[in-house]
Amino acid sequence: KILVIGAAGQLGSELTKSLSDLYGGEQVIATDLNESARSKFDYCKFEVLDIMDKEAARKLVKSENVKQIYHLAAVLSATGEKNPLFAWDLNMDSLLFVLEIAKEFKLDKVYWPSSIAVFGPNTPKVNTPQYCVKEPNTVYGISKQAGERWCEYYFQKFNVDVRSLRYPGLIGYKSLPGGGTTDYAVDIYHKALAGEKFNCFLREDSYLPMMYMPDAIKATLDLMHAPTDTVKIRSSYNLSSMSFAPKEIYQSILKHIPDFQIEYKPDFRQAIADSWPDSIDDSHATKDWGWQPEYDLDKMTEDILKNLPNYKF
Ligand code: VAH
Repeated sequence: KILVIGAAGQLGSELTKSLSDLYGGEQVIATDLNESARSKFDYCKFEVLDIMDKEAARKLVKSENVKQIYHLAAVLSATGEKNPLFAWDLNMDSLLFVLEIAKEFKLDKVYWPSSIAVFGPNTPKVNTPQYCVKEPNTVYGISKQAGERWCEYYFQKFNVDVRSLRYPGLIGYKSLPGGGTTDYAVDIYHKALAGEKFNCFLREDSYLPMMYMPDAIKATLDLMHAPTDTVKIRSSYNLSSMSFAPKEIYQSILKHIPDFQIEYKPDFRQAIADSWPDSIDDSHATKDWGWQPEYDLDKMTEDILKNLPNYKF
């Protein structure tokens, strides 16, 4: 069985569906903190699980004969800055626990997402390489950097087959914007379709690496299905598909909604965005397991504006 921790999140809600489509709903156990998430998972099993409740998680792994864990629960960058110690505790303690469980129960595979947030202000900003200076200055980024070190440690020391991707900002229409610095690029579509002016919390020229959710799902499954010996990087792979600034996503929407208005009001999240790269070199992912993105900005905008109006949250 496959256990998905944090299944009701932005990535989790789409990845859980893809895993169920691939392996059958009866093979997938979606878990989340809130009972209210149950209604989202009528296609697989659902259990309420607070990943900080280690005994409950152990019991679930044992009773359901779990063989793979996708650990997607985390506090994102903007929310993390409001609650640093809680964010560190949740992000780190839960990962260490999942790695220990994987070692103890000899799980087949573990997936854990990292992020471009591991890069900091003195990281090369253009075509950021796989190996470079990483001095993240957000709690979220610090926890992702430390988490990558632990993943590589458990692979090398205990042969835990844990795999990871440094996601860019992920954009999907199936979840509302969360506590992410890149979530302006989710919210902008909702506002455009609602005929409302969009207040963008980043500067118009704030370039960030971004990815449409279908590409993120494809990369995750490509990595998880790759033969073990082709997965050469056991910290976390750089991953990219496109980079854009708010003014470009605005222009992309204008092609479909010509009277859409925007104004730029940078807030505390601008400093977070400024500490991250503009673009990412993901040549190792391409070389090791054949990564190729499918969506560019205009193709994403068309798909979102077509699907969002009839998506039931
Ligand atoms: C965030 N969406 O903004 C996440 C992601 C690279 C950004 O890690 O925190």
